[in-house]
Amino acid sequence: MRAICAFSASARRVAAAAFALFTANAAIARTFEVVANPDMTFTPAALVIHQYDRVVFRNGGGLHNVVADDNRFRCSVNCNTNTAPSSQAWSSGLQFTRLGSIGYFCEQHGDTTSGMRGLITVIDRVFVDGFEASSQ
Ligand SMILES: [Cu+2]
Repeated sequence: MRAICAFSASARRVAAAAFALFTANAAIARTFEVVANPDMTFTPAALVIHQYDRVVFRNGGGLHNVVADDNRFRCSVNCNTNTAPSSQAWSSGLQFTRLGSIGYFCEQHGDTTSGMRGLITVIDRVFVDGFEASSQ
């Protein structure tokens, strides 16, 4: 009986710590905007975000979409059913959970190596949480 109680107190502590970490991450996750420009560039062309942040892509003018080099996302009006290059004033976004760099391009004006391209680098937030106030 005593052993069971000790175990469950320990399990409660682990669960509480996991929940605290989860809510801390959720509270500081941010949303960044990348604009597809009329001059066939993305602004910012290179963006560093933290894991679990969101990026919203917005069409600032022209016929564009956004496609990951490894095809993990393809977005324009949305990121699942209406993803072809579009000249609408579209805006669509996604959350980035995988660490590392991911290049992307507009299918109308670029490809996986040249033209209208951008880069998103996702870094681990565990090591920066204490320094949020001074981060970009
Ligand atoms: Cu384009």
